[in-house]
Formats: sequence, C-alpha cells, structure tokens
Amino acid sequence: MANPKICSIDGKLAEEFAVPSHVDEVKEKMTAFAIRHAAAGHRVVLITSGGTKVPLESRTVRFLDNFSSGRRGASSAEYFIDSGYAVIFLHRHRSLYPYTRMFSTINMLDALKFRGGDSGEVLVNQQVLPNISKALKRYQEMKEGQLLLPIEFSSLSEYLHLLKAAAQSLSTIGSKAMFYLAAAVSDFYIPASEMPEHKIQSSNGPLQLSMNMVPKILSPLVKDWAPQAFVISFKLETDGAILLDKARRALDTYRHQVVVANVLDSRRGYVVVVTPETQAELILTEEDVQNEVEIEERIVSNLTSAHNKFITQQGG
Ligand code: 9Z3
Repeated sequence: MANPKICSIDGKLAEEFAVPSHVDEVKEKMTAFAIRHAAAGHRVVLITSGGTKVPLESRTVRFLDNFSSGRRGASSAEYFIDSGYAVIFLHRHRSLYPYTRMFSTINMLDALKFRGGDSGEVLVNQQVLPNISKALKRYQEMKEGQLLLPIEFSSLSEYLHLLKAAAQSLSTIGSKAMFYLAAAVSDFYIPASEMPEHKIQSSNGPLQLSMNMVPKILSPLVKDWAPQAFVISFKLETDGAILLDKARRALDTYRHQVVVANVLDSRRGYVVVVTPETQAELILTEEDVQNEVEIEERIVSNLTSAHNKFITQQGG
C-alpha cells in the first residue's frame, strides 16, 4: 500500500527534500521579526528572489539551475521598505541584493582612494559610484529601522523548507502579511532515492535524465500555512501568447490574490498584474527609462494599494 504520508505535500517535503539543519532557528527569527514589526504598525512582506538549484548527484558536481538574476526581488525589497513594509528577503545565495545591487558591476576599489597617513581615511569617487549618497541614505534608514531580514537558499530543498517556515511564521500576523514570490523555482527534481551517489560518468555515453514534478507549494501555502495572507505569485513564460492564459489558470488553481505575469525578454519594461476580477498592464515608456524609473516601483505601488484594500475587506 502507498504510504499516505508521502501523498500529502507535507509528507513529500519531509521525505524527499533534505531539511536544512538551521530551519527551526530561522523560523524563530522570522516569527520574532513579523511580530515585532506588526506590533509597530508595519506590514510585512516575504520576498523570494533568485533561482533554485537542483542537484543531479548526491555528491554534487552538477546541478540544474533556474535563471534569475535576483534584480526583481532586490529592487522590490527597496520599494516595499520605502512604502513602510518590513521585508523578509528569502534569496538565492549571491544573487542581487537590495541597495548593493546598484553597484554590482562596479569594482569598489576603483571608486576608493586611500588618503594616506594614519587616519585611515578613504575618499569616495562619486563619478564611479553614481547615486551612492541616495542609496546610502536609503540603506541607513533601512538599517536603523531593522527593516530587512535576509535569509539565503541555494538548493530547491532549502527553498521549499524555508518558504514553509516563513509561511508559518507570517501566519501569526494574518492579513498584514504579504507573499511576493518572485523566485524562479524548478518544476523538476530527482528524488534522493533515485539520485546517483557519485559523479555521473561521461564514459557511459549520453546522459538521459528522468525527473519528478516538484510539489506545488503554493497550494498548501494558501490553504493551510498562511490562509489569511495576501499572496502574489509570478508567472514567467518565454512565449507571450500563452502568458495570460497560464496566469489565469494559476489563479483558478491556487485561489490566491494576484499573479504578476511576465515574459523573459521584456520583463524589465512590461508586466501584467492579474487578479480574479482585473488585469492591469504596467509599462515603462522611453521617458521612464531615461529617468531611470524601474518597473518594480510600479509593481510595488499597485500591490501595496491592493493589499490595503484586502486588509480592509478582511476587517483587519
Ligand atoms: C519571475 O517571473 C521574475 O519576474 C523573474 C525576474 C525571475 C523573471 P530577474 O530575477 O527576473 O529580475 O532576473 N519569477 C517567477 C518565475 C517562476 O519560476 N514562476 C513559476 C512559473 O512561472 C511559478 S512559481 O511557473
């Protein structure tokens, strides 16, 4: 007889995806963060950002990676903080990070000049670091308010377990919690029981892989783990023709509040915010781009208003 425990997503998570050793410790931190900020009148958003990686061998040499630079998640974190939210930033190790992302292509040493002498003073060349003063001001305000809690993942297993822990932590603050699921998450994985232990040998010829479907985590998140929260998922396609249909289908299936739909090539300048009743296109014009407006500012503004309405409707 099939093991009924493995049929449920909770069972599958426990059996087939290694539990990170620090998950309980992280969960405590996230719960304390959520409670403290909710008590101070803040809303709290959990942002997922970056791609997951899936190992092909237990002693891993190779893995399958999902594409995402992490820019969407990192820039959105800044705009949420500017809008009065506290942010739990569940992100892929070494993907783009709020505030520092603006300088990720710059070699810091090219921007600094040692003044000499004993004072240890260093000068900053603001031409090499454009907008550094503005970024530093926002960063220091964030630090002062302790408004960002960064949590890292690399593998799909870590992502799944940490997201579950985050959902349970945020359930303590009901409708004041938002989930902004921008990470690019693998749909496929190799279960531990079917994974070769050692490096796959090319001397055995071409590689054929058979991968299982990753359980749809959005389903228990919405139904069981954080049923009062405001939940946004992202839908990524490369074929624009199927995008909106897929977004609507996701809303029908998971019954959450919003899908932000985007196509890989145009994601920096065009997204559609889809809800069960509405559909709003957010587009950056040439002028916006010249003025360095980012589409995440528009996305966050749209969603914070929708969250406001949601909280009012829930009577919270
Ligand atoms: C997204 O669609 C994000 O907008 C991007 C952002 C990953 C495209 P970047 O990090 O890119 O700024 O370079 N994220 C969701 C991707 C995803 O895996 N969605 C699943 C799907 O479409 C549902 S959870 O099926």
